[in-house]
Amino acid sequence: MTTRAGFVALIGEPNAGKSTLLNRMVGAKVSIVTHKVQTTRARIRGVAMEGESQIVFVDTPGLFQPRRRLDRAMVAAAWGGAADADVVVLMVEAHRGITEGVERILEGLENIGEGRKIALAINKIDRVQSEVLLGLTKDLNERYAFADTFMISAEKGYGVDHLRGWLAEQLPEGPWLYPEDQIADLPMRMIAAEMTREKLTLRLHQELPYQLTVETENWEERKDGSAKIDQLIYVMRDGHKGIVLGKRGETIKAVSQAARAELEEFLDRKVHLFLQVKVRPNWLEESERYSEMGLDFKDGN
Ligand SMILES: Nc1nc2c(ncn2[C@@H]2O[C@H](COP(=O)(O)OP(=O)(O)OP(=O)(O)O)[C@@H](O)[C@H]2O)c(=O)[nH]1
Ligand SMILES: [Mg+2]
Repeated sequence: MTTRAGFVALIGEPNAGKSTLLNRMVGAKVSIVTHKVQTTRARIRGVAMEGESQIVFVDTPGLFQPRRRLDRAMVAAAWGGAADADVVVLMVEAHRGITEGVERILEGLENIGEGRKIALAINKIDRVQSEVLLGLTKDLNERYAFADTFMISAEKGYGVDHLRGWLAEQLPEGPWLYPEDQIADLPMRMIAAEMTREKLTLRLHQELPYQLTVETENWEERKDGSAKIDQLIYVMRDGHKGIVLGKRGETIKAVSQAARAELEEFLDRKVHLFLQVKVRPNWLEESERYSEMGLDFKDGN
């Protein structure tokens, strides 16, 4: 029996559907998903088995023109994930086509193309007519010599099995990198913080989701089998704290309930979740916040 194993990085513009695809490939929600851009902040690994191949998918933050230190660290993490992978899948949204952002990514591919295969996945094909896809496939392949092109819907699952089968064949022969039943390697405290950040991102408007971070402060295993989890939400201003709490604490209560329900499902046991909001004007410039997110502070320089 020949086993194969390796890393497949999913890259693309923010909102392309990378995290949705990772979750579908793994068969569990490992990476958070929202309809807003810049949801994922660090590399998130998810493990999928395909026959005798173990595919370690690496979800990455979206690639965009960074402005802040956090943005730069995110973009560096994404390109770093691509450069470390055996295979890279560039995801492009079918209905948006070749945007300026996609063009910049295509230029960037020249730097990482050596030593790895790069495939194209046109995602969200459920949103367009099939004629569009042929033209887009042709245009994109004229701009970069992709190893292969796949048309998928990460959300509906179209074309995903075919892509996974192809990826499994591209990986180098070798022993598996994770136990066969492992699906993620992010520490549970980070997954829990991400779940809360997802619920905050879904509820809060405009810039606020981009100006906060969530950390798990304490995790206590209780004798009755439940877990008591304390999390801190860092915001930048007093006004932001008020918005996160909401009128009579309604917003934070709804966030807490939604995050707790998801955590209970993920852990398959009872969870007591306690959220606290802390004003920290400078958290975007604190290296500890970056290591808690799984990012390299120096990348933001
Ligand atoms: N219609 C449709 N929507 C999709 C598809 N795949 C993902 N989406 C939606 O696109 C939005 C963004 O999905 P994500 O998986 O968070 O995108 P991402 O590339 O991880 O985004 P960032 O983390 O911000 O870089 C969500 O609302 C998804 O439900 C698809 O195949 N079809
Ligand atoms: Mg994402």
